[in-house]
Amino acid sequence: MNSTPALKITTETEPTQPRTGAQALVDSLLAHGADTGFGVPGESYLQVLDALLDVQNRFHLVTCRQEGGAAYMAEAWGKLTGRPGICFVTRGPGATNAAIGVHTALQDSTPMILFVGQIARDATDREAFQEVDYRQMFQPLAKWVAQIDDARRIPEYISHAFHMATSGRPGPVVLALPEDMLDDPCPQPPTAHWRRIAATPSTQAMTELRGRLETAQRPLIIAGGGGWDAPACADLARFAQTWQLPVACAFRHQDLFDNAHPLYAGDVGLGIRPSLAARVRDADLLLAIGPRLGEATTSGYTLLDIPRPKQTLVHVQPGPDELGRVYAADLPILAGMAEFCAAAAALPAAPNLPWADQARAAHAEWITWNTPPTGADPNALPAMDELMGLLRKRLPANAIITNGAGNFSIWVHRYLRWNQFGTQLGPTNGSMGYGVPAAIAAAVQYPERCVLAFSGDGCFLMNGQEMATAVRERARIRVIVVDNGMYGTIRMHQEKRFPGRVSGSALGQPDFAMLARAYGAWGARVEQGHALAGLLDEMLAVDGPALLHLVVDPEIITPTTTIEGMRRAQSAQSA
Ligand SMILES: Cc1ncc(C[n+]2csc(CCOP(=O)(O)OP(=O)(O)O)c2C)c(N)n1
Ligand SMILES: [Mg+2]
Repeated sequence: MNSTPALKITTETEPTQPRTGAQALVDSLLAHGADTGFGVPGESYLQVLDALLDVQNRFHLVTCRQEGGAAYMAEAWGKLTGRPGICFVTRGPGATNAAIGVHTALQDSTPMILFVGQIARDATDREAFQEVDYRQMFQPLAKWVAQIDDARRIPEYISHAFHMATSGRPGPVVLALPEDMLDDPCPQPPTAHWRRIAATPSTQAMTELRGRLETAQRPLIIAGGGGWDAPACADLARFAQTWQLPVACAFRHQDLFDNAHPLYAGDVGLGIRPSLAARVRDADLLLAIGPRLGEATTSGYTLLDIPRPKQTLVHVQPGPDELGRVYAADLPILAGMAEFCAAAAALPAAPNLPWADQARAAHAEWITWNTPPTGADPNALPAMDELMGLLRKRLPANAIITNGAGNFSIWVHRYLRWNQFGTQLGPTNGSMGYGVPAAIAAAVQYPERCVLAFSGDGCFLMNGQEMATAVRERARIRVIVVDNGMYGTIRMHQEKRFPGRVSGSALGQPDFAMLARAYGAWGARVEQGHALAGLLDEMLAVDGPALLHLVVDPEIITPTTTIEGMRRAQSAQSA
């Protein structure tokens, strides 16, 4: 008999505690590929912060100074990567501060997930400390809002959140996390990594599009909206090239098409080039690939008639909601940007393309429009025109340019150039304070790239506190604060409607360079044109966060208008 003792097989493993809700939440985030998040802590979600400590080499949590900044960073990160930007905030006050980023993500069609710490479930409806019903609060601001009341369902909710944020028309999701739920056990494992869900255009739709292109005389593409990536942009370029189609980009989407391409026609945004507005109006076939065709892209709903445009409208949207909403398109196409552009790039061109000369003319008009004037007085205050001219020579093609809202951004949009996807971060909802946080998100994601934020003096102080975050993160952001001592945009509108009556739009002029230095960043102030080039070069060479405070002439309210000029025009009109 073999006396060898039977091999003892044991099923015993290390005794393990079931994962807590907070740990399961973090497991799920990692399973879905999240590696970066932005937030401001709160006692309502301490367990999540604790669970993040255990995975700090796999998940980088950027601690911010205000939830508005954190939410903007998450939004910008989502815009840049196409993956949901992750943001953590506390209940009540944290959530209300973060709302600006959620609104931006909604209007900009950006994938984002905002986690909000919530009061314990057994205190619900008592108006407990900082209690808010987030389903009600965020209902009109987010694509989807939910509260996870059962820890065992965390993997399900997180999977749903990633898919909701990225599928169809991307957008923000808000998930509330009752603090006691985060302690409950969650034995369920995470689901598999999210998959992008996008519609493919039907063969029938593409055949109809080809037929319409074949008979067109003055076609024009307007590219915009969310859900783009670099391959989609490459296919758009192939499609345009094959068909020699002029391509315009929607407001703050100037990076969807190489601006140096001879088919680039300019941007259809606020303050559109008049000759481009005329081309949009006179087009017989408008192919809107992605943009919602909102106010900013239609010059306040004036370029296209509602509900039935004169132009034949082919409207491509990643989600169904915008199709037939404002404009009755002749050919509505539900498709992801990548899916549509791949199908369009495969469409063989018609033998006759009568519009090729128009496309060349549109590009020539744009080049003239895009060239900043030179010859500013070097002894006067530094000029934005001059700054744009300098930046065009200095910025690398892959520089990421961010901005908030204000008249300073008119120069940026008009005189800079974008050559590749993922180099422009601007809020199409016109939200101030976006430039600095967006730049931090970009620099965290791409530490090796040049990231430049433009802020007005008003815009900067809405989230300037995040300079402290930039310093702590060693984010190599460059910030240009364009200081005209006022909320210039509002002043401009005041001069139009109530000439000479300045109310609520004047500001003081803090020393922004000193403020930057107080945070530990590099800071310099430019007050004369001749100092601009040197200090700009110094700033661009700084290995860390840097800020250039540009004191500009408040009279020069746009690239082509002065306040005095506006007043003269007003009095001539009323005479
Ligand atoms: C969060 C937010 N608040 C208010 C506004 C309204 N608004 C639009 S532009 C603007 C003024 C911007 O001032 P500044 O940043 O100094 O730029 P400027 O127009 O002077 O160049 C204001 C108040 C807004 N768009 N967003
Ligand atoms: Mg200003």
